[in-house]
Amino acid sequence: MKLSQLRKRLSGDHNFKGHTILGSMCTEPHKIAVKTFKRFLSTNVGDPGLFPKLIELEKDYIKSLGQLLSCEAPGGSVVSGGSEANILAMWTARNRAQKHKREVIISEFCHFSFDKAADLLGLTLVKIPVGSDYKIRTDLARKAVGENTMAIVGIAGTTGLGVCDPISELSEIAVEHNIYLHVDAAFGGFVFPFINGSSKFDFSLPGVMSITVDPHKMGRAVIQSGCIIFREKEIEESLKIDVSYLSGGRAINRSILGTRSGASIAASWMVLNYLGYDGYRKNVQNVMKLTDWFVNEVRSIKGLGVKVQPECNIVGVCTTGDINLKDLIREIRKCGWAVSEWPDYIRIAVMPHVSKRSLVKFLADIKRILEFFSVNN
Ligand code: 0PR
Repeated sequence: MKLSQLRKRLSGDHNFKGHTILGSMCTEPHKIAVKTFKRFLSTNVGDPGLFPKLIELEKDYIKSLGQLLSCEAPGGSVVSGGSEANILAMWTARNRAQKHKREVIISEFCHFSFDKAADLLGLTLVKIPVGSDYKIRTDLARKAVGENTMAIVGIAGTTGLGVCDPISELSEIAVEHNIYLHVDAAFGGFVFPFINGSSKFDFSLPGVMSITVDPHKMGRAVIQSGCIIFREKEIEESLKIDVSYLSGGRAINRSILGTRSGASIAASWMVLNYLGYDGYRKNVQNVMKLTDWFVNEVRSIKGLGVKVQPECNIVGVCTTGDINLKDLIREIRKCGWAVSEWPDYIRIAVMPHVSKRSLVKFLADIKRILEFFSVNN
């Protein structure tokens, strides 16, 4: 079997260079990430005795992200993605809580990784409705706090619409009742710090104990790269498993995985150091400029609207009047576009691989479809 044959076999799949992927929270990794990843692909930080320098690099990376999120001496690890990071956060919170406390207060729009965490860890998610802004209703969150509350979760960049829950209010509730507060910034962690005036979600809020941030989303790193950051190293102590038999002697493991990619760490570190905060800010400015343009265009099309004014580069495009969303999505997909379908909107993620040219073409296709609908109705 030749590589070319494999390529041919997989050629029907979408790819980020093909400009058809409009609904994905991942993107083409930065070139420097790809190069670095390839160079270190056989490294496994699950055996730290073999790769002590990579372990140092991981600490260095976590420290840099901690600083971006207003924390000078964070704990944490580079993990496989946002799901693993969220599960680790819930695992930590559970280990720190008294045995009867098993409830997690969280938005009804949380990512499904929390349902997994609840199932794995024997937790109950107390899902709180959102308001008209699609953010958790903090009045209801406050009322839900009780004897059994183990943790509160806030989302900085929801999966569907990219909005940021009122984390500062959640932090007040958490402090008042001495409850663990985790922030899922899997998407927003590499976006909001670079948008002036965006809501606070980081460790500057006293209740925040841990934050999920994914380099493999807006961090321009390689899949699989996620991060769990803890306010203090002490918080993650309960995750620690002492592995005595490995090559360097006593190794500490604090993740779900055993064998763990050192290449993800090296590549994520490299992009951060190559781009710097200024590079990320530029990236975010570019996608936000395109997002604003796209939103205006969508609003100008009869039959279309946006679900909510975007806070980051995620847009919920909805239909108005008698246009059936499902019919529209079916036709859009027939044109070759890969969009993400939600019950009452289409999620467009204006990621770095999305060009204005492809959005222009996408909108032209939509207009054509809408005209076809109106003629045939
Ligand atoms: N938290 C939030 C807020 C998320 O949006 C996601 C994933 C996660 C946690 C979990 O992250 P991992 O997928 O890294 O474990 N959000 C995307 C979503 O569900 C994941 C994704 C990315 C899906 C690219 C499709 C895709 O093409 O939409």
